[in-house]
Amino acid sequence: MDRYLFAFGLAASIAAATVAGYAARVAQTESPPPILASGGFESGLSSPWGTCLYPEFHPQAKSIWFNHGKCRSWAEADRETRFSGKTSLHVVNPGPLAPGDYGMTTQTIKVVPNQRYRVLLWARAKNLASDKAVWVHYEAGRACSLPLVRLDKGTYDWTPFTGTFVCNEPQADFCIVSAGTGEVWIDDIVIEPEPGVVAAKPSAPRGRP
Ligand SMILES: [Ca+2]
Repeated sequence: MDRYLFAFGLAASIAAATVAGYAARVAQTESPPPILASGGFESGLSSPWGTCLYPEFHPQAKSIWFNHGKCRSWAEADRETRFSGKTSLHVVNPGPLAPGDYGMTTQTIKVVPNQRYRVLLWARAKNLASDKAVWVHYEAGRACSLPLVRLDKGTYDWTPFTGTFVCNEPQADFCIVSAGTGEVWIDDIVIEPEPGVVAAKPSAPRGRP
């Protein structure tokens, strides 16, 4: 082969490899794994929902959605009613409920300690009894946060809800809790860092719900 042609071919190969490598790096940097997996429930109410750092707090956790006390709530992946995709999380809590009765699911997430994060989700409700009936919080360091997002009481169509949190641990359990009567659908839960914000204080931990 002509040495000029060989040199040209070699340069073209190097350039192609460089472009491919750059494209791969861009793809990696543009698509980091989500902090919360399966927030749209497109794989159903399945793993990684049900993962838990502190199973000793939840001895009833024999299924992905589980009840404390005498709560009779249940949950399913709903293919009829969803905000996007093909599935949402549908939670039904018939009551009656005493203090300490609630249903929940958990998912272990990795976070950067003291980074402020934002939680975004969409919810739809039917006869939700109070503003304290359904919320999300995190559990870390053997305590749990205040609710990060509370769903409004009443009956309404798909509505966005947001909240923020700071965790001082590298891992936490993100929890969806139903502690009041009513029916809700939840979809498209996203947890993302607030750009450029590193907070000084974590969300105040407290006792068990
Ligand atoms: Ca969905």
